[in-house]
Amino acid sequence: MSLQEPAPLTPHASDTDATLDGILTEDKKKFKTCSQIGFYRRQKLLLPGQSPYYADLETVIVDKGITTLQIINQDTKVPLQLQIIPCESIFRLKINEISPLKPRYEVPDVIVKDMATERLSVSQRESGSIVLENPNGPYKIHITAQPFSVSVTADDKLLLSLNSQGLLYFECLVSPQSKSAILESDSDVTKDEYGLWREKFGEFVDIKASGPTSVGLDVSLHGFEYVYGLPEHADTHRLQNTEDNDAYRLYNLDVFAYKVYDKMGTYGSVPLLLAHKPLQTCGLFWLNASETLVEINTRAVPQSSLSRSVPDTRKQRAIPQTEVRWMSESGIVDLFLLMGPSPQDVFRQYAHLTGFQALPPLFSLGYHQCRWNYEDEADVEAVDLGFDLNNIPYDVIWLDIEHTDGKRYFTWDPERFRNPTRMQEQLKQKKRKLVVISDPHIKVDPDYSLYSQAKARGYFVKDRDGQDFEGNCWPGTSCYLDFTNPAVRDWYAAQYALDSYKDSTEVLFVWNDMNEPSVFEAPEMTMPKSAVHYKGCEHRDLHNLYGFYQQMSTFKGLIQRSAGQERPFVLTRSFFAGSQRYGAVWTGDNKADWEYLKISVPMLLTLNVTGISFCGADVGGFVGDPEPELLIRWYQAGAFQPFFRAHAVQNSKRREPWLFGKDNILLLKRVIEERYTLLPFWYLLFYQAHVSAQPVMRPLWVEFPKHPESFGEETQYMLGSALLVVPVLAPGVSALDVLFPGSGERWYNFRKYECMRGPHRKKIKVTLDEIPVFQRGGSIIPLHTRVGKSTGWMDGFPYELRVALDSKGFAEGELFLDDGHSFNYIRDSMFTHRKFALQKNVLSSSSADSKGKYQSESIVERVQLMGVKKQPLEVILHSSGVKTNVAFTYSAKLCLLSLESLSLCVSTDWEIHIRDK
Ligand code: NBV
Repeated sequence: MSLQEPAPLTPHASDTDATLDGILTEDKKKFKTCSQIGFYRRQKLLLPGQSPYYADLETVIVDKGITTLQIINQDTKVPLQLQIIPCESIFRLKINEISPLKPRYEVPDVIVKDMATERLSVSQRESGSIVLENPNGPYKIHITAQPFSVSVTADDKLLLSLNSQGLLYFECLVSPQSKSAILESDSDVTKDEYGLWREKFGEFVDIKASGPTSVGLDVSLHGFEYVYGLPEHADTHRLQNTEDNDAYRLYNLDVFAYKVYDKMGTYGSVPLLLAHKPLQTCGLFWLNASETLVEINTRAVPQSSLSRSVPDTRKQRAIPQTEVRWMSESGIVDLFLLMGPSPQDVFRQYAHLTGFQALPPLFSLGYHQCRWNYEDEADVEAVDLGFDLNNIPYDVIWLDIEHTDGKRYFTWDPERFRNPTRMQEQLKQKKRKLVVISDPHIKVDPDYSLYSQAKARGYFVKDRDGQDFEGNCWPGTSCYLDFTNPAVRDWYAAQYALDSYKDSTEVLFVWNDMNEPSVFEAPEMTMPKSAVHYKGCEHRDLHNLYGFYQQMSTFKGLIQRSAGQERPFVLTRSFFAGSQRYGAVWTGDNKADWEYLKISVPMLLTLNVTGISFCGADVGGFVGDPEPELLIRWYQAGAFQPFFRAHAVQNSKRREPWLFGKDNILLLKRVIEERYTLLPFWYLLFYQAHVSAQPVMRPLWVEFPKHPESFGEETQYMLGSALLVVPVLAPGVSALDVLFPGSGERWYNFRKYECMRGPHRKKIKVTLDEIPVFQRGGSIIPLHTRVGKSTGWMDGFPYELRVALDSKGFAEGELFLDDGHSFNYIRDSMFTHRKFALQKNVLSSSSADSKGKYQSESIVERVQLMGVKKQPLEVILHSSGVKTNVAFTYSAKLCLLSLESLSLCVSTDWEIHIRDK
């Protein structure tokens, strides 16, 4: 087969083809709208300003820093318990029944921090209200008795209040006997109009063993008009006002070719909302894994209504306020208030709660080549060779479901993959990796040992009659592993051991798909809510956690496989808060259309600000066949997004980068090479996400929090704090209107070095060759000076430092290095972490972390300094007590000083003095 023009592949007849027709439809009717959701209809009956709850302030107890009190529904007289648990600048508020009929579901395994390290005490008690405060902190918590509400102030300024709209909603558990006689005797489900005990959707009926269990609460954000977060939706980065019937839905679903600009749930959920205004960012983290709806309403309110202090007689000013209404189908109210005050503080606070981004193995930051499917070993070999023949770097080739023996995961198709070990051996020799898919559904087949073992051990999710739940998925009838059970997770993790997973080798890594979980011909293509998990929990309580647990278990399996030595790579489609601890996420089945390229940017920004930095969208668009211009633009955008993988649906045209003609090959090669050149910078950004929770891909508001013009921007973004990326998101573009954010900032064209002068917003010409990228004055970026066939070949390759001066002649940056694959950086401090600074004409390299023991042999070969106003007289290197003159070239036109052919050891201290007089 010629690599330039591959023969059209005849798709293998497979089980998959048989099922595809029904599945690959974009039928929105498969999914609910808000008005088809019972608990939404019930909660909407409660109108603002009618809260039945009052707080009994006589019941307040403060014990070991935790404040407890009762809030009582004056209609039903049923008391609830409120707990306020402080921890640094986080307040956790839990509301639960005092003695529920059975324990209500509280989300386990997501929070990694012990709370209550801070002491709050009652500082004021008046009739009708109390104030809690920590004398050392700026925050006070004001609890008002009637109607019940809680407000938080910082330095006496009102920031947020809870139940100020009166929408606290709590359906206490009642025994099935107490439900109405009509519903008991009558099988006509339509009579249960509000879905208390049964709820119908199309042909599906949800029988609710515990009846109505929903919870809800409103939060008012005072002075805030910009809110973000709540992935995953194919929608704008800034959250929009929701109209009636149009809440943001958090319910993990398999939505093939999802609609763009839509608030319905897609594959994953992170119930974290961020609110931002100049000088203050806050986070609201609603820890609930059941189906959740969030309404947003931003409006202007007269200022005086916010102020509790002396009435203001001056003319009233309207200021913005955002009302957020959270509604969940079950569980408890468990809300964390992250008080910031900066965006970086909120990211850190959230990571302390739910964990930090796992540090990816270096190879996984390279380029990934995927399609459904690379058909057989010869196909894999040909594609792999194609990269070499075209001199394009790549790190990983992927195998989709067709590589298995009849969609039995952990097996190989005996015809197409006759010698998988040899195939992996060949990849290994090329220093490349393989990723294979492993879905959570297990084919019902007594001869399939994974099935029979799991069956015998009782490891599958049960239906409400206690039988193994059976659903239909790729393999046909399937059972679903109950990953919520720790024993199942351990057992599943052990399947990845090299001696269990036949023909797997250490270059094989894993992709968890369909883990919402996807169940064909089931309500909304997912598991019925009445299915039963470990400890008798209903699926309804924990639906959004299913994918989180599968990735957790796979992650553990890959670590164990290497006896704890190697960092795993696991990609998951479904996710929840905390998934960042286990690997990467992608945005699922997008389409080869411009609008999907465009939406990828806000979708990934939203994931990044909610803790999940390692994310990407299918480059090229999964469904359909991209025209060359779209494909090129997508590679150019994807190369500047954290997870960089091209993927394509079954039976689409082949799209390896060399199939689009000579000129286009060069463009694609160039952008992939640029990605590889920038890997030291990407690795550093991931290290920073890993240790200090700063997102890799940042919306402009994060970097320019005081500049409102950046708050709504979502077509351009920052990588770290140094690179401004402006992807081309539409066809035929010859110029882009670029916002150069901040004030007094300098921006340098990343490829041509020249400093951008002129207005804040500027038209920038573009060609098909590349997308605009600018480096921020004040930054130093580490790069490689050349690229190899894959990251493995680049070990020890020389570095360049790209120094961009700010208006004061200052710049700084870092480099982080380790072996790129093991945990030795953490266990034995085997890393080098360097800090570079340019100050007063001296560029210095010093240790950023003295614990680092790793002595890299690599060198800095080149330094490019942008924004140097004057040609120097001389440049002198000070290293190990020796001074040497350094040869340089200077371009007055570009203000560029270039130091080439250097040999500066990256692990040692040195200084370069630039003398101009
Ligand atoms: O496993 C096949 C596909 C996969 O290629 C894609 O990336 C996933 O999002 N998978 C979905 C199942 C079928 C989609 C129609």
